[in-house]
Amino acid sequence: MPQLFLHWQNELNQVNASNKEINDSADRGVATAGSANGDKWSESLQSVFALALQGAGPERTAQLLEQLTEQLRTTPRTSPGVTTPYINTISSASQAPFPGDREIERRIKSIIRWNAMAMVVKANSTTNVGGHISSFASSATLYEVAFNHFFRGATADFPGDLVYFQGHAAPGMYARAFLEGRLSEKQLQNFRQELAEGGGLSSYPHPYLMPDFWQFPTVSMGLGPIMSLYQARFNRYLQARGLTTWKTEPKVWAFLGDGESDEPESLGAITLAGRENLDNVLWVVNCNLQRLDGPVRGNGKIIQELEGLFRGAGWNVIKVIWGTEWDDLIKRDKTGLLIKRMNECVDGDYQKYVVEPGSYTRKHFFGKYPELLELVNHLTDEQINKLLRGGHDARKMYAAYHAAMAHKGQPTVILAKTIKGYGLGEAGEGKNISHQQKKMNEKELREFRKRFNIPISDDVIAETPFYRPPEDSPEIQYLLKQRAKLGGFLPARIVKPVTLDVPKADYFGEFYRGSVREISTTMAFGRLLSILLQHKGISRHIVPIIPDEARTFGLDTLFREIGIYSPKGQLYEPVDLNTLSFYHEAKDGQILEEGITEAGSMASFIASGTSYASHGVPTVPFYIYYSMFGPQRVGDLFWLAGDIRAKGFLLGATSGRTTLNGEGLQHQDGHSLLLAGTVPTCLPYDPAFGYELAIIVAEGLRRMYVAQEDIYYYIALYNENHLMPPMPAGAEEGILKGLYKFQPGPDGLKVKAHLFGSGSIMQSALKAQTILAERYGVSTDIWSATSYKLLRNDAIHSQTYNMLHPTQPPKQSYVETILARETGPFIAVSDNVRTVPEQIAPWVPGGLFTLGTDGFGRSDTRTRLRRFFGVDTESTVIGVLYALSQKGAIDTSVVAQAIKDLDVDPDKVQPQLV
Ligand SMILES: Cc1ncc(C[n+]2csc(CCOP(=O)(O)OP(=O)(O)O)c2C)c(N)n1
Ligand SMILES: [Mg+2]
Repeated sequence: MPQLFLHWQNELNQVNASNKEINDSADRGVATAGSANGDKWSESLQSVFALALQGAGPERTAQLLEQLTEQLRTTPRTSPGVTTPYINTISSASQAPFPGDREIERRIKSIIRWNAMAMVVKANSTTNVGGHISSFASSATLYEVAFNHFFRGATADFPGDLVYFQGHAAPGMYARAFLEGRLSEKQLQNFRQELAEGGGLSSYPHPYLMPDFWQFPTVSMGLGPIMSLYQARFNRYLQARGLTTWKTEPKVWAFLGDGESDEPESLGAITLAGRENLDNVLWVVNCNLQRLDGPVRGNGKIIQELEGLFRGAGWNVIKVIWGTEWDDLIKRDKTGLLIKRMNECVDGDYQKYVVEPGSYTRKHFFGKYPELLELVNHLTDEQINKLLRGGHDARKMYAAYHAAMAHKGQPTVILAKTIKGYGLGEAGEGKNISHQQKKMNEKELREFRKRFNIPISDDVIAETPFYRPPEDSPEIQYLLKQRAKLGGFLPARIVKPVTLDVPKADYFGEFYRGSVREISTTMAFGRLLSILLQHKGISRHIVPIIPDEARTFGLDTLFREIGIYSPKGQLYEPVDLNTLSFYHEAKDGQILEEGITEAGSMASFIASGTSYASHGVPTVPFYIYYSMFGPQRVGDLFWLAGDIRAKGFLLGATSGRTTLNGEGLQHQDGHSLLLAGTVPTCLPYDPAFGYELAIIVAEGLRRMYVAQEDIYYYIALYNENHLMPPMPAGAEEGILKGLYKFQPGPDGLKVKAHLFGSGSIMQSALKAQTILAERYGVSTDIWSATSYKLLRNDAIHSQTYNMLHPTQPPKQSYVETILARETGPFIAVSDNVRTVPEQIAPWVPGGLFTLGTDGFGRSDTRTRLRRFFGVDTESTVIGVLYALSQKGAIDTSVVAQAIKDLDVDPDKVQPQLV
């Protein structure tokens, strides 16, 4: 034992020489805070501290304490700072007793295990659709204890707990719903065969595909965890703003894999939960020590690593490592050697103990110290093999959940140690291939059946039939009774359509009249948001979300007007209190000022955009951010927002490869419209003018919050100022459908062309129109292309119909209809990659010639950048003339002359396109 430690212990013994119990518990390394021993310990240490202060003075005492801590850290049985010994956080003496019927719950769980396995094995006996057995096999107890005792379903005045089920455990949830009578055998049969007759079950939690069942998509690892935190925070926000009338607060549960914790999104926001004291959130990490390829931390201990991280982030950590059978061993181990051994083994060792027989564990785990061998002398190898891990022990899990529920002021994470593929035996228990296992042979099925005592006869076992006990069986009755007590079934997505009193399009009259001064579409949005915030019907439901860019977008006046949400209010006097837009934090603040986290902001967007479903309280998120850090940065969350049926508005501000100029390569975005457009439920728009923006938002509000469509909007906003024109009569339909004629070219000119402009580059198009007419005799109609994707979708609909109904009169798409009346070549110019306008090329008569900003951005002036990419006025004129020359409408010499006239270097450096 280190010398200093001995020195302190001597002093301690002097102070309380008679206290033998203390040393016993010290030797065992068991945390006994709150117990009689703990009190004595604490008293003794305080006396030692007082003595040291008298003798050595405060500085020396601090030094000694530091050294002591250092030495303690190096001794295996004590805590290295933020971690505690590798034992259960809740001692057996202080665990809440299990209130359920263990035997019947075990039977229910076994049947669910069987059906979950059978679903996957069956599907893969005739198809190659895949599926997972091992994840749920390891987490069955974690879920079943929660289902039987904790998860609260939705009732009239309670929205229900919000549970993020681990994606790969989906078969377990289906298997339970089958026992509950919510899913049919046919549906189970069609697991992962959703297009089969009668429909099937989705591979993972997808509300888009099973809108009455799943609430939260989780299978893209890391997204469930981060969303759950922002969900819990959003629940607090709703309450703080008086938007809910809950008597009890729902709990947000998230189940995640230990491997999943590698994802930066998983742990990236845990400090938010700590900082904001989100005791309405409970995470359960299934620490089966394995991920897909192998061990999570073969050379370390994932539970310890996570414990340190979560404690550091202000969480309450409950480790459930050992099952009940270990309690006795730990108690009888007077030397502390057992805990020392538990601490020193790495996860790779623990995995090995699973796949090897009990004799191996006896030899290699206990056998390291003769005293430990003696400790398990009374156990057979079989009994050693059956020493449970905490996550498979319903009593331990119950105690952990019970303690987590009672814990106030901090979020809780339960780190439950389990075995991957538990119960699969030779077929994959604890093996590195376990995750991929989706087939079982007859022998393995028989073993599984025996282990879990499933009443299925030999003659049918090879078919892996599903098993549901009769309705009046004790199992079904028990399970239904427990769920009834807890308010109903889970998961369940119950949407009560609530309509918002949204402003009609005429509410935005000022936008239709145009602007008297030059403004950008970002500024127009600022104005639009502020008048929405004055609208009686919708104001309270608006949720502005900003990741530390309000000043960039000129939205900082909102700080004072509607406040920034902070559960603590404002504990300090802001430095800019005397200014108009001082930094105003308030308990009922309306803005979610997220700081620099686009992932977190998207998670807030999703929580807000789904509160119509999660809580029956529709809210309207307006998430405005630096456009480049949208789908490019957090595209998977964009995708998920579609799957989860989120509603709301995403505003990619500072859009345009050349419109945002000085920021250079990393910031200049010319492709978000394309990326956002890949999400089936996302409507991407690229408005050029304030009135277009107003029409789009007004219609969006109607479609999402009155017509109840599960869609969301992506709107590109620019920061270039120009006059906003008044709205041409009858433009509304075209604005919403994606294309309308904004300004016809002059009459009386022989040559005709059509130019589609959008966003800020519309300004180039308009100037080009004048030059083309005045200098080259070309009358160019200027069209505003607000959404190429929507035009394309409409065209695809018609095309598909025509293809499949070849003898019917063909349908004509909107874009074909409006362009059929026109002659002349069609040219498109925008501040985006050419692929954006090219989306409609197949339906444009004679094709579409495009100009765009393909390639990496540069820092420079807008003028030079637009010349570089070829989207400035001059390049646009040349583009139109060239397109005309290709159609034979003008001679190529006209184009060559224009290149000279307009001083465009034909051999200038081009953006690199490999
Ligand atoms: C973002 C993402 N990357 C990769 C995968 C593929 N994947 C599915 S499960 C898995 C391993 C999961 O391990 P763990 O989180 O420990 O869960 P367990 O099944 O062990 O409970 C991987 C890599 C995924 N689903 N999502
Ligand atoms: Mg795992």
